[in-house]
Amino acid sequence: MRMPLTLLTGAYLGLAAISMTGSAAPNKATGGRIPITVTIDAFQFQPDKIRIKRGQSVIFINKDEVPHTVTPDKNAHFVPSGIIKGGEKHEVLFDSAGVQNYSCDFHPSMRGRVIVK
Ligand SMILES: [Cu+2]
Repeated sequence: MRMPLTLLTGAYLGLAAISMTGSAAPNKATGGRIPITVTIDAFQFQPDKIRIKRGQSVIFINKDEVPHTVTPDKNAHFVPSGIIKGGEKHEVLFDSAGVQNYSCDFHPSMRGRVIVK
């Protein structure tokens, strides 16, 4: 009579999966989504290409000792970060769909891309 036990275990795991999903559910601070981060380290945006949904924010964390910026290209649509000092972070909201390319004002070779759906 193993069958009933197997079924019971399956049902239990199913419940556990549901409750785990529940605990990761919406949180007002992040607009219901898990925050996405881009690290600025060794003069690089990491990762330098991400995909997000419209209305989502990205937190840029500057791990370098020097300041950087996240500045949209001319055809990109988001509010420039301004200066992000070494060790500081800045949240950027992406509320326009499309490919949003950006660079650092101080180091133009530092480039990144956010693809907003
Ligand atoms: Cu820079």
